[in-house]
Amino acid sequence: MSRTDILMTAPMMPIVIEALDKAFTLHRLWEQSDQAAFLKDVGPRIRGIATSTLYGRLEASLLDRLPKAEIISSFGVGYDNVDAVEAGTRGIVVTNTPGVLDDEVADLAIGLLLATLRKIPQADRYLREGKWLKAPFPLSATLREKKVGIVGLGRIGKAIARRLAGFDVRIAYHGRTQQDDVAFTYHPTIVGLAEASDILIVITPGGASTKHLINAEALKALGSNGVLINVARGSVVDEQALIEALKSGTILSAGLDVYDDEPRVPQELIDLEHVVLLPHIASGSVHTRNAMGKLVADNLISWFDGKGPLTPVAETPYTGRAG
Ligand code: A2R
Repeated sequence: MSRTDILMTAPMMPIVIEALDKAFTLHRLWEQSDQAAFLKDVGPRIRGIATSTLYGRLEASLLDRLPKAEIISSFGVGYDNVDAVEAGTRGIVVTNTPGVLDDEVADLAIGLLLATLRKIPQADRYLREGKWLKAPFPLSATLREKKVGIVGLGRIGKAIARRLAGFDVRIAYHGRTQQDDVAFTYHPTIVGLAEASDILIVITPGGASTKHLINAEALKALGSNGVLINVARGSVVDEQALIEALKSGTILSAGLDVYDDEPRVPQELIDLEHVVLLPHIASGSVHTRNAMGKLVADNLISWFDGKGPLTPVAETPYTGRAG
């Protein structure tokens, strides 16, 4: 029996490549000098796709070249890099990597929050620049007695809330729906949550439904002592409105792991000394990225074993057909 043909759109970690090479005939799109010719030749045989944000957005134009595609296995819990609705209309199941990164992202969110409030990177720079020899580092803001609003109390949001419980802060949240089994105060509007919070931690999915959820009005409501932490997607925050709010003192500070046009970060943000900027590292430990990679491979293996996808996304629920 011939082996199943799988297309990988962009390079992935060795753990994924090795697992897929073992189980399937793996085709590497990024290595092709003439991708159009390659897709014309191999595209009609491809039944599964492994993709990530490194490829960019996977849209109808690529799927047109892959008429036998059955499954798209995407690296990461956020899958705004795949047009899942379009895939669904073609009968293609989309999978992501939820669950295995919750604790890692939550750890980083707390680290970024403390780094932003207590100016940890700035203090490190201060020491290295020899400034401590002349004067002590200026006093900072604090997490003491703060009200924290979690925007998106899902798997990762709840992992953040569990950690915050140890910091003795008040927690509230916003989402489209109130959760019955949650004791935290629910705010049906983002402005309502921002008004009631000193700190907003954003951890929703990206995509159209959350685009610019954090806008100028929400930032104004957060207020001049307010701090914004974004570990979700750059698109959830109106980046230009945020820059204005940081420059004008509409809010105090921000800790960001994600941006509109990664890996390009606006110079205006880089120039702001009181902001902490990370290069999208929230899930970026060897341990967790390997777990995510394994799930990318396992979704494809399970599907072509006839056992269905392990973690299909909401837009393409499993209906009993597989491999
Ligand atoms: O809206 P709800 O009640 O379904 O709550 C979800 C919330 N959410 C939203 N909140 C406000 N406006 C929206 N348009 C909206 N859409 C979704 O975000 C839910 O509480 C949360 C997402 O939770 P999970 O689906 O469990 O996602 P997980 O694994 O926590 O990851 C969140 C995101 C990823 O999509 C990546 O963008 C990032 O974290 O790494």
